[in-house]
Amino acid sequence: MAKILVCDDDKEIVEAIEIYLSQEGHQILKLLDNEDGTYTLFVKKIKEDFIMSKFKYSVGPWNVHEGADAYGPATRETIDLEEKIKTFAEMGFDAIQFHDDDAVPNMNELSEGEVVSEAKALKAMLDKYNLKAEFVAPRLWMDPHTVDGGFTSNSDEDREFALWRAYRSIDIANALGCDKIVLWLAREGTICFESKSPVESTKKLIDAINKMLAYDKNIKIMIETKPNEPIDRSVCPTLGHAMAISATSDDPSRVGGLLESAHAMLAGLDPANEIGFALAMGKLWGVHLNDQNGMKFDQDKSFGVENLRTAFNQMKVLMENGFGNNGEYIGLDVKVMRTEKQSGSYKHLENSLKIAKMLEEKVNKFDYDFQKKCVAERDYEALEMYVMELLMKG
Ligand code: 3MF
Ligand code: MG
Repeated sequence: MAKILVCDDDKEIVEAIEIYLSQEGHQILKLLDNEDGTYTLFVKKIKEDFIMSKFKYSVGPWNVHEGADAYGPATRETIDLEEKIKTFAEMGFDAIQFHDDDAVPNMNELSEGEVVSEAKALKAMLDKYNLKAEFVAPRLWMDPHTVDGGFTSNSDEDREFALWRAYRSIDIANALGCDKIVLWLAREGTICFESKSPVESTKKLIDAINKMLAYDKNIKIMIETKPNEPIDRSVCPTLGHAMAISATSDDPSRVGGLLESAHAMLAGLDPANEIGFALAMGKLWGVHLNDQNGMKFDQDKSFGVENLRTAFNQMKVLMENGFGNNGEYIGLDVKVMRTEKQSGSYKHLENSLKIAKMLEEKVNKFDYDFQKKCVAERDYEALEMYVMELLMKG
């Protein structure tokens, strides 16, 4: 514990010092008014590299994985779900994102009641580690029933299966105490254009969303957009498309979007702009921050490691527009490099959290007066250089 004497009787200055100290990783234990124009602050340093965040952060169990890719096998051992969850809690995460079958493995073999009781057991595990569930996402891309897609499959039976998984995901979300479903529409689109009508696919998707809205009057649906991979042409590639689907649905107030940085880049868009667009509609309810080197396969790199300025701007737009004020989480969707050893299984998460928080600090330092001056003078070269210096100087 440290004792700091503040020789100023202006309460606002004392409060500013308190905020500064807590941002620097100190916990304020007590503030004593010495009644002689000075204050004594009792503080405790929590962690050497601790950075206070404005946000609550979330992560999915798939973010710690074995390293298999399309061309090679696993390079690390599987880590059990409870072990992952315990580690996420220790790392400071506030919530966990789930696929339906992360939450209830082998759910296809279970009755509806059994699915709910398994989910309740998971809720007890989350409570033990003081974690919330952020959302449940039906995994409609692994099963033999989803080879041709889920909601937009050409097979009636497979579309029925997709809805069954969507309804079970809602049941699981309710058991976990969360009200959000994520639809990452992995195979909703085509690998052969002529195999499906884009008009019919769009209508089928809206129809499935309407059925989910009708199944549960409280549930909210976040569409996680992605332009391609594993399919070639997605039926819902960007947040603009997601907003249009929302507007066409039976309850636009319950259909919003989740933006993943890499997915926007794969569409050739700036994720900060996509974030801004959905925020303007009041419909950005989740993010998957990560990074990507150009328009190739989805890389899920640690946040900010490739495109630092864009990462800064994602943080900036989120912070300027009250993201998080209605309980939204900053979700990470990152993968550690395949080359990493077992002991490095969580390194990308540590790094992404640290980078996100350092960028929060940069946004806090952003000089809005200087920005206004540059805008008034239409001197955007000066503004751009200011941003570069802000990011590159210590
Ligand atoms: C795919 C993704 C997925 C989704 C997840 C939740 C592996 O590109 O980003 O993460 O985010 O399935 O919907
Ligand atoms: Mg994602």
